[in-house]
Amino acid sequence: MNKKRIAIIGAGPSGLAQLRAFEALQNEGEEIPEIVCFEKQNNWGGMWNYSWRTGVGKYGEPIHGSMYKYLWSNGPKECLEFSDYSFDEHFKKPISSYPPRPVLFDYIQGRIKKSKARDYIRFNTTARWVSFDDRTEKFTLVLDDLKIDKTYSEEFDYLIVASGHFSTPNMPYFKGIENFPGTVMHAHDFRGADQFKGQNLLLIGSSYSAEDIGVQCHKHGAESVTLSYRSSPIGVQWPEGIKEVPLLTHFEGNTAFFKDGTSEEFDAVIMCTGYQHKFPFLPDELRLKTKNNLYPDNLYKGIFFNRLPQLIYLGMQDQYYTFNMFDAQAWVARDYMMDRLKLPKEDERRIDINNWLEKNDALKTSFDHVDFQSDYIKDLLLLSDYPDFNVDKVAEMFKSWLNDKDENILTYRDKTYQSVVTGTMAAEHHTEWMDELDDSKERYLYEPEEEEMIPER
Ligand code: FAD
Ligand code: NA7
Repeated sequence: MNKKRIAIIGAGPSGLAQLRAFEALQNEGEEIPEIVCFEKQNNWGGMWNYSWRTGVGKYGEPIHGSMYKYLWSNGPKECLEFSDYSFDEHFKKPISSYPPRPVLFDYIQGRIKKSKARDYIRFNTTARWVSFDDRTEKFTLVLDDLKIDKTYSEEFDYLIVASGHFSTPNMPYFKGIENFPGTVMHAHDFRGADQFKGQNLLLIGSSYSAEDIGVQCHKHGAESVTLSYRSSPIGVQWPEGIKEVPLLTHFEGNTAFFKDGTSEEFDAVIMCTGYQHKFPFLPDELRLKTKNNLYPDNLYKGIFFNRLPQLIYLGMQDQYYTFNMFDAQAWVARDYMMDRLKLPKEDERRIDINNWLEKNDALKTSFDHVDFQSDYIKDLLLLSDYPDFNVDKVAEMFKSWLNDKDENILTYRDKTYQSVVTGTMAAEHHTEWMDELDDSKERYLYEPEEEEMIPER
């Protein structure tokens, strides 16, 4: 009998989680299907694979990356730790709770480097189009090998969409913006605060990007940062130099006018207005259509496209949990594809989806959101043998993290948390976050010699 064929689109943390899930089974001696992972970038890691480029890449494809220089984890690493590959196993010593991007990238790679994962990935390959034949029950993928400029197609039994959803900007229009004389960009194209030193910045939005880019620009020497919110302010205790104002109404030249009747002049505008779930390679009937939220509709267990469960989406939720959630999803998806997990009928799946949607609708506070996603993770963990971890303790850490940010947005990254995987308490970083301008792995892992620590007389 021919082996089943599985296609994965994207080799970011979600796609790599899927490869790892199959590898875990293979290590137990099980035969696994034929897997091909298509990745349009020249390396794995998804968002964590930093790109200096903006706009289009070497081969004219939209640049995927939205991460920037000086990006440090925006939540405790203990909340995202792989439960089958601890930080201790990777770094061989305790590290702090909020590592910079290159360090987390290193951790992601560490787990997968030892395996044969690279052999399954076709880099520099864009999934251009997908169709499904109801008669043969197979997906046809049209693929572009970017390096040699060749288009070809292949058939698969299952399709895993792991292409991420923080890449295509949501870019609103504000009257007069076309005449704004300074820089106007979306957070997707922000590559670091250097160019904004000494400038007065207007950031539109009140979520993670606005908060983090605002704080980074403040840290790296912007003259002032003004955050303009649509629904509600972030509402933390801002230091001098950062403030929140209601929504922008329009621009006149370099002056921005706000809903509360105030106005101010700015040098640059950064739209931190979120992203679109965009799947240009999927036809209407297979496409997930959703805003950024904790439970996208039409996905059973947040994974299986209800009308056609051979179509699997990973990591499509708004995210408190990240790497460990992608893992929990990938393990469940694997068991379904391996016929180890039977799914209920479509109408029963619909009822389950509706239950989650109802709960999601009733959520009010950030703590509610944390509890909701924690319940979702617990539900997933029941369905596979992904190593269990103490989800309640992680939920507590998320809540402390939210409180830490409320208390002091400039120092929350100096706090330390305890791993639920190994019990290890995080180390304090050698330098306070506000004073640490170097985000390299070498600098982060460097340990001052004892004599260096004796203060000079
Ligand atoms: P991605 O990482 O986006 O990977 C998707 C992959 O699919 C990419 O490699 C892309 O090239 C590929 N791809 C897309 N389309 C195609 C196609 N048509 N053909 C072939 N390949 C394709 N999470 C945290 O846990 N902590 C943080 O501090 C944090 N900070 C963040 C900061 C920013 C600015 C952003 C944008 C996100 C941040 N995140 C953070 C969330 C982050 O998105 C997740 O951690 C994680 O990267 C999601 O993994 P993914 O594999 O689902 O998607
Ligand atoms: P999010 O979390 O989806 O937030 C988007 C923000 O943009 C949110 O505050 C929205 O306000 C705001 N928004 C969206 N459209 C508009 C318009 N038209 N006008 C004003 N404000 C608007 O995206 P982020 O980029 O912050 O975070 C995404 C990921 O990147 C996250 O996981 C991080 O880890 C990094 P709303 O509250 O809806 O009124």
